[in-house]
Amino acid sequence: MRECVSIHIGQAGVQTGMACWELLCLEHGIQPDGQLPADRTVGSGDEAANTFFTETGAGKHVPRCLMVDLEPTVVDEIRTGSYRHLFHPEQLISGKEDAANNYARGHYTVGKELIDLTLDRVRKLADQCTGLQGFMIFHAFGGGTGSGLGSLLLERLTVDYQKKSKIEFAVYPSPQVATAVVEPYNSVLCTHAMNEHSDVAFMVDNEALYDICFRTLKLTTPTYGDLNHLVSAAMSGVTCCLRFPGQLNSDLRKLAVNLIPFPRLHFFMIGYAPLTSRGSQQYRALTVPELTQQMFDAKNMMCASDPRHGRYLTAASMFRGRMSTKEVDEQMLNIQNKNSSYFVEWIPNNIKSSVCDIPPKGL
Ligand SMILES: Nc1nc2c(ncn2[C@@H]2O[C@H](COP(=O)(O)OP(=O)(O)OP(=O)(O)O)[C@@H](O)[C@H]2O)c(=O)[nH]1
Ligand SMILES: [Mg+2]
Repeated sequence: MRECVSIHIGQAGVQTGMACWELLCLEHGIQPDGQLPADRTVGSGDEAANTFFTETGAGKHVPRCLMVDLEPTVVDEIRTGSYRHLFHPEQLISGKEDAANNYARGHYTVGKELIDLTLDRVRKLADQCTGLQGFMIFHAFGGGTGSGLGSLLLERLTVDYQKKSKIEFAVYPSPQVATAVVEPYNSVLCTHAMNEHSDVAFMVDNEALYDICFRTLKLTTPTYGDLNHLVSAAMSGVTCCLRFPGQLNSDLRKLAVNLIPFPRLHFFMIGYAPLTSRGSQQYRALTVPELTQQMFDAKNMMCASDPRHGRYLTAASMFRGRMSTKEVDEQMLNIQNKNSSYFVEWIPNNIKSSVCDIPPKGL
């Protein structure tokens, strides 16, 4: 089994993480109390979902994750929410006062008090795995906890688990909108640590997510819930190869090897397709060419930067659902030939593709 342990840090990390676990439960048919009615091998834990869930003898599925925040309100929401029975109480860690948007408080003063407890719990989760694949870390670069405690935790994980890969899902500050004036400072300090200590980072920013919700999905008042739903869809897409069998598999390490030309260049943008509003859903066609065209579209990018102003070093396309791999390969070749000026010429064939048989749920 190739297990993944997820760690959610700070408000943004915990809230996007919660959206992800709700979606994973939906995709695997796990109920809010952890039971999996379709499970025929209760207690043995050998189905695909077990990369992300531990199974108890009674057949309860518990997420392999840890929710950490320096203040209690956000984690309390999970403790009282509809998924409260899913998590082991020891997986939910909260302190008394937050980092007040201050990297130094998260990294040195307040964060220091929780780091040992957190690492202790990580060790417990890691010890339950037979073949730990790596860690997934969810946090915001702009928040004090997300940046300060996040970078501290990554540094400590590098020391404790040298070669295990560390994948981040990061909410990056946007060019125009921000909730705090010091977000740029926090993210510069945090990026410094991330350059060294994370292997792969998937960046999303709230401005781009708002734009997708408003322009494409036609939601008039997007909430954090809507934004987090998009993040969860992207996360589920990236990890589907780990959770389901497929025709063309790729694991996290394969992805990293194919996409990262130099170790420090590991910050990825995510393009997601299909994105359609409720009203026009019945008119859309989900063919490979249509999906390919959409996922390279600047409007479908979860970062507020336009790929047409730069060039792609590498790209990976992950398709979900039953489709012909021949068609996928043809489309990828087509994209590279037609848009050759947008791909650097010193990396030939720089699109990696993979196909997973199980289509996504909850679009
Ligand atoms: N997408 C998304 N972004 C969020 C969410 N909550 C907060 N953010 C963003 O995260 C950044 C702030 O970081 P937070 O996670 O709130 O801060 P924190 O890590 O809890 O740190 P402190 O509260 O300062 O200790 C801002 O850019 C917010 O816009 C969320 O649920 N979803
Ligand atoms: Mg906070």
